[in-house]
Amino acid sequence: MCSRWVVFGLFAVLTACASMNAALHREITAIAMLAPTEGNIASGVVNFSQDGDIMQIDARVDGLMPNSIHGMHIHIVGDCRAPDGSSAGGHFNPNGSIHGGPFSEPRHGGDLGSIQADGKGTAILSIQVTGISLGKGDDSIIGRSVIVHAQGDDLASQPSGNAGPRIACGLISKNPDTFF
Ligand SMILES: [Cu+2]
Ligand SMILES: [Zn+2]
Repeated sequence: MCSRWVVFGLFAVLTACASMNAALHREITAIAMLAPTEGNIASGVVNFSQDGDIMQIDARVDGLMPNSIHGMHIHIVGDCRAPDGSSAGGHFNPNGSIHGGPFSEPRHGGDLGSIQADGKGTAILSIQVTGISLGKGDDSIIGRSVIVHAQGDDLASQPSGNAGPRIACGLISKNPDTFF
């Protein structure tokens, strides 16, 4: 495919090959669009990007109470249809662990801790965790869900951090333009 650029000279060849390499080495990514459960208004988006063992998670959630704290987890079932979000099941837990925080050991693979809203009710999260993937194995989060809770996660209470009702839910889907 690079050869068709030869007529444009060496610079064009190098440019074309570089952009192809960038595409081929692109990370696997996935996305969850968060919609409010019944009676709530929180919504948002969660982006996942896997690079080897590391999962980069970038989230933005709007419609929260100013300065509030909310547990956020990956739950095992990719089903947000129940009005209270209960259809998403419990925390994604591929290793049969106890509940913890995003950086504790042991932890559920789906334990992401809490998000903190600013004075306008918007929370931004950017963390890197291990123990989950966007592949096809038991640790894959594709087809599962992200839940945002009414309260913060205490990172200790079993089985789910005592974070209260589910205020937003979103299905995790692999980005269709991902190369892998
Ligand atoms: Cu949860
Ligand atoms: Zn958990």
